[in-house]
Amino acid sequence: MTETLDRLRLSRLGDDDLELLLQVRHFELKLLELYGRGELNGTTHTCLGQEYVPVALRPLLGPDDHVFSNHRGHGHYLSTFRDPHGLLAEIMGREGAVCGGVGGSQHIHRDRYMSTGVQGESLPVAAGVALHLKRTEPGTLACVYIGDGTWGEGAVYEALNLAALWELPLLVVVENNGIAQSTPTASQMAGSVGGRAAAFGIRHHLVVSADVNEIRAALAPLVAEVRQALPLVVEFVTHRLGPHSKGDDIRPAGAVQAARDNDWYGRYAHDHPDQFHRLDGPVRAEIQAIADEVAARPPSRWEGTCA
Ligand SMILES: Cc1ncc(C[n+]2csc(CCOP(=O)(O)OP(=O)(O)O)c2C)c(N)n1
Ligand SMILES: [Mg+2]
Repeated sequence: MTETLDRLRLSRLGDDDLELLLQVRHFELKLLELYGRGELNGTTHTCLGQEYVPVALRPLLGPDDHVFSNHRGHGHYLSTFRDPHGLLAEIMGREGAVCGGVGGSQHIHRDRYMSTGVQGESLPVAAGVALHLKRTEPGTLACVYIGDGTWGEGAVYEALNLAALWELPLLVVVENNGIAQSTPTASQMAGSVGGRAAAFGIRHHLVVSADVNEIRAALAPLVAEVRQALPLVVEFVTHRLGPHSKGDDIRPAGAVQAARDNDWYGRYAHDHPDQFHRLDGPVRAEIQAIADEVAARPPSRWEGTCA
């Protein structure tokens, strides 16, 4: 992939959108801090740097749509439900956990939202759900988030084949951060995501912006067409700000610095300082308060159901 994130001035967001962006950012930073102090078990993958992707999509998806997330899914969940308490309780194994504490960071099921840590698992399932929706609830869609590295899974192509053949209301959101764990995409992917979508006759839209307003405006008519059973691959050129998981970043310092330089957080603070500084501190404090409150809860209990 030769495209890079554009560096144009970010347009001003409504407070609600900026608050959500900041909520995801501070949630993820808090998780890394808690792991660093040995207060969490299992693993986690933060979406640091990629927060704007689900925030941009948020109003384009409705409660009747299905969302399939992946291992890097906290932003997807928070953008869908605005529920940092339930997610943190899930990750910490505390009362109020959205899946009773058995799903953890990667395996969440709530209403029409489901995430999995198994790469490539969700796309065929989402295609099946999209077929069901086409038959029973026309106008709704299945949205699935996958990374660039996940295009190495054969199941992705079986699903794309059926999505095109059966004209499924399937929205595939690719968060192309240019790396899969420690493998740069350029060293493992022949061709491109767009070329692969084209091989199945599926429309492909490339997003090189981190401007939530701009992304939304461009995607709104395309997503409306997905609801009419025209599958779509939307590829975001983005970057992973943090490690793959926790403390396992072996990228050259220059690559990490480039991601920092392009990060929406610093760019937005520069472009809209008054609004940014009015909201950033309070949202950070709110996440701190949530972390303290959830940590003090008793352990979660599995009752055999998710929220
Ligand atoms: C089937 C399967 N193989 C391997 C893994 C281990 N694994 C977890 S995340 C990951 C990299 C995924 O890269 P990408 O799709 O680009 O997503 P990113 O982590 O960059 O968001 C791998 C190989 C897995 N979870 N599932
Ligand atoms: Mg990746």
